Amino acid sequence: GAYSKLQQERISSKCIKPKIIMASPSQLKMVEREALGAKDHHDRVKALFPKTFGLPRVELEIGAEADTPHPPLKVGVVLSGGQAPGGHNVIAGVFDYAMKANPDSKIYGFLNGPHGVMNGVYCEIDQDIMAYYRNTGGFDMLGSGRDKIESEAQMASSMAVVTGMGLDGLVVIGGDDSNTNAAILAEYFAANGCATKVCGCPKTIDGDLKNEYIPISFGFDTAVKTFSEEIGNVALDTLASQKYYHFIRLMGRAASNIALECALQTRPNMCLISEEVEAKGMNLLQITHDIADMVVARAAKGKHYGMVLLPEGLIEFIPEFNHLIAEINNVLASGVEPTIEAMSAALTPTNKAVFAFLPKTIKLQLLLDRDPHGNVQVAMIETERMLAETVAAELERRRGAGLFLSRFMTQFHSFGYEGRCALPSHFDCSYSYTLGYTAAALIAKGQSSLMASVQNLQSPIEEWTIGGVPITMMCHMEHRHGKDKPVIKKALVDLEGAPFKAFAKRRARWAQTDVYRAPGPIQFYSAGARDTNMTLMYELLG
Ligand code: FBP
Repeated sequence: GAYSKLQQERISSKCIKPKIIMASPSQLKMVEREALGAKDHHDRVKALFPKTFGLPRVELEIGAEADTPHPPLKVGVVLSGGQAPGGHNVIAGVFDYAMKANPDSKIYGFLNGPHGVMNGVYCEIDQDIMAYYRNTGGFDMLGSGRDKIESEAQMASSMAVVTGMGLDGLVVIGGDDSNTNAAILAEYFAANGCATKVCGCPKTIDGDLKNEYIPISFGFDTAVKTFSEEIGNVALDTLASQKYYHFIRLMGRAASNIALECALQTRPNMCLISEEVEAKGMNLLQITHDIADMVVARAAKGKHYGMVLLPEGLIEFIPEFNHLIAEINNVLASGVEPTIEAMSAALTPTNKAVFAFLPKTIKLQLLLDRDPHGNVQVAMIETERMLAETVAAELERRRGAGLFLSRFMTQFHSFGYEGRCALPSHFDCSYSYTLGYTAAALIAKGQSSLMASVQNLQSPIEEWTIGGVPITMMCHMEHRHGKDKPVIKKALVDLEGAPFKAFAKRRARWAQTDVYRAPGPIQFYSAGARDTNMTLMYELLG
């Protein structure tokens, strides 16, 4: 086969499991805890989920119930949104629960994301297929997709599909939007007399789907370890060559959770955090000056190299940039030619000044690289190059004034896709598996609109606890595409949280000393193999 020796070993190795899921399914007792409302806009969210709002949180414990045989289960699984390491183990968890409950159970995998649910495109997952994907990275088992089941027709067709298949439940493996979608589907099914239950599992490398009951999303741990390995290696390279400033952009859409964790792991000279940029109202000029100040101070110590990390969402957190982009979109829509001269002439004074400050390549990108609606594609902007160019221009200005006499040579990297399908860490293998197992257990107990919740992660894996939390409890109202919608609130970097504080306390020292840390590749068999990430540990232990 195509598998390497390590992949083969991982597939056949046993995932470390919490004691609670080693019990037989019939020994699991469900205990109802307090009912939970919405994160915010309580009444408005409640009005949109008349059947499923205000459900109690539940915990699964080993109880003294009789060991009675469970009827066969029929469960569908769907992978939704961006890939994240551990997805296959969620499916393995669902599969193993259902088979342990009754060997005549059936597990179906919908293909290519929610599109497969709406259109009834699925495959049956048997022991052989499952065995081929255990502990492996990525979503290649079923494929994924970013479709949303939104319209009445899409919900009706999804309902017809799951009813036709006779599903007891559907497990949605996705991020904030996909789980919001799961809650909407659960409500729709409940309101329309469909017996299929819908439960979610928290997925995303971005680490922005978490709350007091969901300590982390699966995939984050493996992705940050993969990026940190690469960053650590680049750091040692630059320490040896003493030649370059490396600017590294890290995925994570809006949230800077990934960048922050990578900084804690590797101790770069600088790491920008979008949430802080926004909170302090920093503009491009200030960010440029901060980096230039660091370069000048390091140059004074004879250091002409360094490491700068930045989150992919940075630009959207700089208010002046958003204003500029909005005006560019309007100006282009009014038919002005997409040239630098024509745009400069058309912009209002403040935006014109920001535009003038940008490097030429970025100006052209803003004018020419547009989506099918004609809008600037902010996510496509290579922020690392943009900042390096504005810093280089600032350093030249300082050189002219005799304030900077050395060199500033740069290299660029962008890490994202290489972490989304990596072989999952022990943490992600166990966490994902436990999430899947829990989701199947919740469905077997007739629960719907809950997200699987695995807690006590500060303790050894064997001691983890499991349960379910109403998805609507995580929702608030947001204005999207001109409409108010209930959505799960994204967990951005908390500037008052322990992970950010740990970083903020140390960053001034990291800027000038080279205490780069190279964590190396993810370990499966040696010391530290069970270690999780620093963000989670700071959050759980302070
Ligand atoms: P999810 O929230 O769907 O898990 O997406 C994660 C992510 O990797 C982001 O970090 C990134 O911005 C985006 O997906 C990239 O998406 P695409 O795969 O469409 O290029």
